[in-house]
Amino acid sequence: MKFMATKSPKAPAPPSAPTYKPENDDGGTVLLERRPQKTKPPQMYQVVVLNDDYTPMEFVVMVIQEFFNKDRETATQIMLKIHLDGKGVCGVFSKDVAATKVDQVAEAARKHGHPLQCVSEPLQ
Ligand code: TYC
Repeated sequence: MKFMATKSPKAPAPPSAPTYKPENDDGGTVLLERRPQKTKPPQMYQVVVLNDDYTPMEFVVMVIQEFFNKDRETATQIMLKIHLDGKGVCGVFSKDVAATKVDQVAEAARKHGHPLQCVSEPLQ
């Protein structure tokens, strides 16, 4: 027995051209939505060196040059500020880097028998 299709297959209708509706006209503008920033910048820490009566000035200058990458002139200015004001900022870093700087200064001071102190403080 043979079965015959009752309808001949039709090709799908071609997509109709978009009809212009003034209410849908975006004038070709692409709207970029402003989204709130998801990530905050990391908390930064300033590394502060403290004055004392015993550490030689020359040692402090050397420490600031070596661990805070300052030239001799800048290191000397920072040392004198610490000497006069009691403390001075040697740099601003992320938490881990600031902690490393504090450790490096403490270790150098200990090795040379100086009481030089250094702390890190969160900014803002
Ligand atoms: N006050 C020290 C002195 O007169 C010098 C000094 C400067 C020490 C800075 C510590 O962080 C310091 N020898």
